[in-house]
Amino acid sequence: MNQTSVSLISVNDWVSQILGEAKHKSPAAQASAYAPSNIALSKYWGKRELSFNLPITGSLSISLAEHGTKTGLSVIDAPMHQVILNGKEVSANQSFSIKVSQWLDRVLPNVLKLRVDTHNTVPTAAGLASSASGFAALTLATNSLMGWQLPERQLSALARLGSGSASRSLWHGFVKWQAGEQANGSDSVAFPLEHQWPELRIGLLTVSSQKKAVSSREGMARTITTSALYNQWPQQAESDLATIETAIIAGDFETMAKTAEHNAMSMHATMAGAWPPLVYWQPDSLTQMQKVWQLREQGLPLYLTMDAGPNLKLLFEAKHQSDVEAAFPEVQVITPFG
Ligand code: 2P0
Repeated sequence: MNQTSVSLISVNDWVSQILGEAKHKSPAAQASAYAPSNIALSKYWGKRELSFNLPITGSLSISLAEHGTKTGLSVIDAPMHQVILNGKEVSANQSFSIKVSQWLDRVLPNVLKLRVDTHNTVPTAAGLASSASGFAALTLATNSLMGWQLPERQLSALARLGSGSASRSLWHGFVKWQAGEQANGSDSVAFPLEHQWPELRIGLLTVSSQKKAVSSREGMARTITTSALYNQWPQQAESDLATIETAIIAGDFETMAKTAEHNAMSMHATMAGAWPPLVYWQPDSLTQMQKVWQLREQGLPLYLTMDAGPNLKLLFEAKHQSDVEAAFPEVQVITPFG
């Protein structure tokens, strides 16, 4: 599998094209926006192009309602952007600050500097996709501050430049990010699915809130370049996505959740086959996984998914919530359509 960082058009040229005159509009004094975090049921793991952050496959997620990011923006008279995360200033040389500033410098006139006040209601970098809600909230807040009034598909593409999974975090509910084919990513955008599933529950089992040692970006690159197991991944990912979408429309919990768990385990297998091996699990992750599988053998329709981190996300329906809470007293239950 090859990744390429060559594109026919530069990201900055593409941003200028879609913003047009709007790039130079006068900003409001301040604006804010909220975006939910999301968990992929069919995962995004691997980029076909680096500068536009384009995925090899499509993916499908469920947003986490009130678990996400609220971002406030205000114009400041300063030489650099100022980034605040959960009430604390992040120094300009830290990767979070660098990524946020790079994104802002792409979309704003050069002289315009902002104070970015970000509050996460999910643990940062613990595999709960705070970069997804973070860049989605930043995109929505900037759209509001600058009065761009861009169509949602363009907002999704702009959010993707910050972090791939952010393209899916602009909406609540089920969201599908299509891989697209264009070199400039104009068709690699997400959109919400109409179908709702009020009985669906997500259980967060936090094994660790520590920042992970290997970022998703680095992990994907290592997997693609060194794991022979990755060769089968794109085909499985596209097939799983189609199965999950059909199961959502049919309200078929077993097929949806079983395919999501199989998809996650297969993604982790591609990582384990990388060199050096990439294993985001911790001993307690495995203990919790085995508990889920035991409960399932005993008849409880309970499934799991995991991202690039040690934490588990449980999938179940409302009628089994008390059984799940009894088995996992520490579980945090989310009602995505609450
Ligand atoms: C997902 N993950 O679909 C997958 C599953 C992690 C495992 O999207 O490099 O933080 O910023 O585009 O979006 C995490 O990847 O990576 C992710 P970048 P991102 O949710």
